Amino acid sequence: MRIPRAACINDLSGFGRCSLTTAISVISAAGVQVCPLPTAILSKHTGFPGFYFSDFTDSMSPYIDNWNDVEFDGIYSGFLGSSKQINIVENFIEIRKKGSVPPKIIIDPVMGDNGRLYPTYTEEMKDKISILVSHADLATPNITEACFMTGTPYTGENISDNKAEELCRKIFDSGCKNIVLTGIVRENNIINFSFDGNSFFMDKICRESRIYSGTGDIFASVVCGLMLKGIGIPECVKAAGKFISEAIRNTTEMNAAIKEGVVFEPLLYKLSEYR
Ligand code: PXL
Repeated sequence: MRIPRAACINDLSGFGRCSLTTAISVISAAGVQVCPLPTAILSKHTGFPGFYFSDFTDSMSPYIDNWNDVEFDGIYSGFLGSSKQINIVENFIEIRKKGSVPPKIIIDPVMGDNGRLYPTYTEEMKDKISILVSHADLATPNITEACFMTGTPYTGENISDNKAEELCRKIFDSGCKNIVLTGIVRENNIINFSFDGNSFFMDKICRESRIYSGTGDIFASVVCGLMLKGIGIPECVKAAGKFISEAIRNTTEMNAAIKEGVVFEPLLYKLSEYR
């Protein structure tokens, strides 16, 4: 007997509460073993000026090769630091999908926000990420990322249901089995919109007044952890929305500086309720 195990491919940012620091704590709290594969090491995430960035691309293949005797129930990929490493991740996924019990593939196509690419992402990387997403059992783009992946002009965060459906269908048609489009803004609410090829599910959470970076990583990590525990995607999405809302409210009440990111640590115990 063992608990589910996930290979988590993401950067390690030393400050700012995102990527691997978030994935390791959130997914572990959900009762899933995390095996991290760093893509890059940063002193702080890219929202901070002057961040130190060390690319891990050349180490990734030997690192993965040494995992040949390790089985994974899931592979979750987030921030990727170079175009070459997207190929490495794609290759890793393709090989593992041929195994006797193929892992669930969860791709968070981390690329940008508010209509803009993050500074380390290039046009070439953007195209390759779309190919990576086509292998996924679940992808969790925000609106910016969904627009970039589908070649759709970005018109803001308050898109209509029809537009959300159109974005999801385009990503689904590329081969991705489930899409959760995150962060649609509707007045005082945020809608996370899921599509499985047949039906839509919309989860509404209260929109908080302050905006923090790293929320996409918390969202994808909660969904990944619970999905690997066997919980259905709509339920995972509801749980992730609830966790983020409560964590943001907690952060605001603590009056923590925005640069701290979402202070989620005091609430991690809540994820064990889903075990
Ligand atoms: O939260 C997404 C993310 C992940 N990793 C790095 C980032 C960001 C967003 O800014 O900079 C390094």
